[in-house]
Amino acid sequence: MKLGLGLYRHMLTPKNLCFARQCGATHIVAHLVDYLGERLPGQSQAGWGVSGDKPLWTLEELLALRRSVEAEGLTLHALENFDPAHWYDVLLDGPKRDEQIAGLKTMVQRVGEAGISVIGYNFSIAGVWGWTQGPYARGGALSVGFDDSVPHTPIPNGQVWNMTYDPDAPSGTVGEVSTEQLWDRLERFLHELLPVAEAAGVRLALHPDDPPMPTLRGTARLVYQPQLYQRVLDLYPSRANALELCLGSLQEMQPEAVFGGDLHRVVDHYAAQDAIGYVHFRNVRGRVPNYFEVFVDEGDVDMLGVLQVLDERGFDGVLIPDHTPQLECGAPWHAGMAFALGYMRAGLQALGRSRT
Ligand SMILES: [Mn+2]
Repeated sequence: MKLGLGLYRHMLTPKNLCFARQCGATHIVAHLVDYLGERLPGQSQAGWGVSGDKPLWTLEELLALRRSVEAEGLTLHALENFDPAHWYDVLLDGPKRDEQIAGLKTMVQRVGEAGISVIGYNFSIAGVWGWTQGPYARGGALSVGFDDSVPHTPIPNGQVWNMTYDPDAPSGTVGEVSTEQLWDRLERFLHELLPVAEAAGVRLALHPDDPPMPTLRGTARLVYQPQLYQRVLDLYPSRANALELCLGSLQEMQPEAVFGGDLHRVVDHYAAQDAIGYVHFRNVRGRVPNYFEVFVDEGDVDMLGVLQVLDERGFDGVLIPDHTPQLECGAPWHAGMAFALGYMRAGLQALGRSRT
């Protein structure tokens, strides 16, 4: 297994790449979406930023990114998330859908040409929403939680995935989106994109819903229980149809009949199918409708056991820390990541030793 680090767009600098290498990572997962960079005046922290018209990712910028990662002795494994600007009408089934599908196909081809193996994505209307921030992790470390007592305000027009793609949209709301509608949209997306991804040598890896509620803000969610990942895979069996296996989100789900809330069984089931594009390695306490993200070594999941399950199934892909609590110091994000990476590296080394 390989250790990686996810870096947000504004963090894709030589210094942060060097930090990743120093922590023992060999792979990078890069976010190209600027989630918080641009905000509308008065826009609250509850919503993310603006994602207006954006040109498609160019081959030149992808190659430049890959070169900058390789210059620090690392491998660029994946890009995480499409920009809402590039596919809001694919999610909403709006008038620009076909045009945006064509754009996504072009970008998938370019990602393949640039030699990048995976694109992680969230097929979600409401996106990440309803988080609260507080001293939820050990020692009062700042972290996020979810509490379903928050009122589910409808999604305003011009917004998807918690970002604004059209600040001038007419007033009103997106309205309700049913489970059937959303699965139909995903199925059409997969049938159009996966043949292109296969030809380009790229895997499209779906993140489960965060938070994993059956509906959020009046819109259905796709993978809010672990067995629903199988439905995604069965829609289009192909190595290109893969999972961005988020251990935190999967653990937050309510126990169901198939896996009974046992995350090790979930990981085993999907690792056995070689369906994992990469892993989000994160621990959590509690489940929906009420949970908290915590340090990797203190939550409900035996994370070393997860490594063992992955190893037994011969998983040789990339693990990255997901969000982590922030440590009380001058560099809270970096310290949190270094702590998680150190834990993961120790786990992998111990696993190697137990094998010999
Ligand atoms: Mn995740």
